[in-house]
Amino acid sequence: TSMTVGRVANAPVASALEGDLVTSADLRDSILRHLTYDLGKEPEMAEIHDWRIALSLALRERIVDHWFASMRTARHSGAKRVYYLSMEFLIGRLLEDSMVNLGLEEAADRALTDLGLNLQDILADEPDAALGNGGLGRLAACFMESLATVGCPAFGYGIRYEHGLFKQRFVQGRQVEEPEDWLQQRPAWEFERSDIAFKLCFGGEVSEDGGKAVWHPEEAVVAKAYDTPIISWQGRWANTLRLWSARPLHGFDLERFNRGEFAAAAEPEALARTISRVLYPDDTTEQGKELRLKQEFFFTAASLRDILRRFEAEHDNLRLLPQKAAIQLNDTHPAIAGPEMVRLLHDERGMELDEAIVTARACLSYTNHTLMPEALERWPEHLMHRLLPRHMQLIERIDAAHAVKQPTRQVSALEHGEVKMGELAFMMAHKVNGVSALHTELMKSTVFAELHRLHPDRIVNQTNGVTPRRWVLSANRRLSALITDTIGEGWVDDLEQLEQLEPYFGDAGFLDRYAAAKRENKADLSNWLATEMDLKVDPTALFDVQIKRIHEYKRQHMNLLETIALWKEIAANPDAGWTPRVKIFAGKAAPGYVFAKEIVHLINEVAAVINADPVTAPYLKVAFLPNYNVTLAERLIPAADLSEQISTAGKEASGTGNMKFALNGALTVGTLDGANVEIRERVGEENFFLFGMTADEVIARREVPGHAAQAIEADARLAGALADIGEGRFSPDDPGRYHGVTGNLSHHDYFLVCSDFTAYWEAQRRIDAAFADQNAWMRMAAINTARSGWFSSDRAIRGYMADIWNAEALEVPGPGDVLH
Ligand code: GL9
Repeated sequence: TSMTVGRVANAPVASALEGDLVTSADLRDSILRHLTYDLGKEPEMAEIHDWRIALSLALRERIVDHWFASMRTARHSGAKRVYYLSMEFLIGRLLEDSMVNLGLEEAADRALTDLGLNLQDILADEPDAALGNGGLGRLAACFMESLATVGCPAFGYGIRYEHGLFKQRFVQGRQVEEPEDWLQQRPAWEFERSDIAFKLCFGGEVSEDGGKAVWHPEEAVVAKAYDTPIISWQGRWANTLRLWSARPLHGFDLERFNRGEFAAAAEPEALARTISRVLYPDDTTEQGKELRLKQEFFFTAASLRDILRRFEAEHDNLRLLPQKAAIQLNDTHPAIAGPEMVRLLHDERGMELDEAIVTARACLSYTNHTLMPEALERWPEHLMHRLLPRHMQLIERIDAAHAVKQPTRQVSALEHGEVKMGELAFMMAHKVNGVSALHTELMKSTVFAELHRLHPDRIVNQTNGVTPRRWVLSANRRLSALITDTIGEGWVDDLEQLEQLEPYFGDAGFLDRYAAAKRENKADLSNWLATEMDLKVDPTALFDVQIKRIHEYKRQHMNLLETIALWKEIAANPDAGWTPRVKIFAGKAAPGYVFAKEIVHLINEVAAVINADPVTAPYLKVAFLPNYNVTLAERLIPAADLSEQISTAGKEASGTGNMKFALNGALTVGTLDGANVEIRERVGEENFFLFGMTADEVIARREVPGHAAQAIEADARLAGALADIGEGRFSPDDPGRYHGVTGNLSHHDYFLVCSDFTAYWEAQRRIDAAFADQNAWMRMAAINTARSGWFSSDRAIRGYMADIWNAEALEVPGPGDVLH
């Protein structure tokens, strides 16, 4: 019977390219069925979100068979599985992704038209799943899509936050944070798994029983699984994103309730759920918060238990574990996986301690995403001891075992009463990777220099990538159509085929069509700015875009100083033939990062003054778009001419926005930082606007006494812009408002805004001149598209599979293949 079942369940997979087979009528019927029988709504009474959820359920239904077939194939093949542990998955919307990957876009469009609805309206109704802060979380989301597309059997593991990243509003130019509520409406993609739940413990103490450690915890919560299937391009494979939600071990206290203590009766429930309540809104700075450590242990321990349960259902020899499970730690947030895995193998399964350490290390690998000292996690030993007493003992053992091999003991995971999670992750990983070539070299020469000397083969590079399905195919329909018309559809999952575009640049029409796509994308954005922001811009102006978290090292304030200087220069000489520009900013500041919030306020105040100036209006407008998220990025990137990647060299580990812009034909103005270096190598130095100090020059410059004052003295434009801010030209109601900002830049300037300003200004004027020759500019833009295919996350995932995971890709068998 199992063979029959296998065949029947496989049948829909046979028609994986089913776009034209599944008719729009079928889809319309299933939308109506879900609306009626799952949502309990009559069509006449249904609102847009009801239709959106019904469509999502109709698509999800078509994913499930592919999903089961993929899991079955993985099980029967005995292949290694990849487990991607990440505190953040910055997914955005899923509806369009699923529809496009299933090839059901036209069918959905027709089905909805039949029902008197509009597909675009329905897509626009979906809230972003914002379970992440920025690049690190978005990378995890791109990796999930690519893991499916390359056919790597994998699970993503994370936390099902009730509230994702805060919503940003501006009130009189200041950032105001509001809670995010993505679960308000019925979630359409997930399956609740009441049967997949693990009890996790905290606190208490450890006793010894015949040489064996026994942990007597004092607190427990339950981690309950919610699964979202992630479908590949063309529905060939599907993996699982499994997110954990915290629940109380013992629900509700009926006795107290009956005594009338209603709030107290619900207390254990509320307390337990706190763990998965909110995403920490930090970006590259760590908050030493007990709840954060609990979140980290919570999802890591639940995931490891799930991994071991799956392994033990399939195999009986624990020594095989490293051949069957590759566990990737996305930053140090899940680094407690090292000691927890040793505990599961040694304390709970009786494996010798040394063997447990070796076995755990053979499974685990660690990705570092930043070298910024304030972002490298450290936990007070007393906190670790109080929350996870057995883990603290094991951390000491792991550290001691490591020290034995290096008697000089130059490196330890324990220092000044703190556990250094980067060192711990390194010691418990068989591979450690950086996320761009430069970043990986800096890891070797700076923070991990000693560990690298001891383990010279451990550090490897895997330059980041982005999924072309979301960031080109869906986000930029006009460009995608041109590419497919020119070279066929193969580029979508083999992005380096974009190189085949270049021979067409000489053909009549190609660059015209390329320019037309950009022009129309910019016209769309101009209309959107007019309706949503009440801002009129020249759609033919140079669209200059800086969108990312607000951070001193990313130097939005350098961009703003240049904006002010440019405005003054245009005002002084309006008829000098200026290249019209629209400066577009978007990004959130961490709620506790005071300086970043001042920059937000300042950008808004500068924008208000400049946009009200009738003299400069034809040449300069400034837009700061609120509530930057994945969906807004999808709108902005295809309409950009210029991509601002201007971080202080050595500080941006990689960047991934830089790749999205280059693919969509924006030219980069950038420093030699992160993946900018590799983008420039690929697109060619003549198609990239380089400026500024190198990472080495940055370090030398910082040693120069008075470097900021010197730079200001040497550049009247910089001095003038700073003086305007300092004198309150943009804050007449409170002229001293930005003394903190100007004081910091003039005296301290750790991120060398002043020292790089002149070079940045000059690069921008070269850009003005280049943009004036539209034919030459569009050719450079098209070269950026054609030569950026390497930055696909499919390439990155294949790199991890080959160099770190030793994992192979699988294929779902066709209908004729016998599975069992
Ligand atoms: C980051 C780096 O700062 C980026 O340069 C890098 O591209 C991404 C992905 O590797 O990782 N590291 C980091 O902590 N964040 C990054 O964006 N910030 C967060 O998103 C929390």
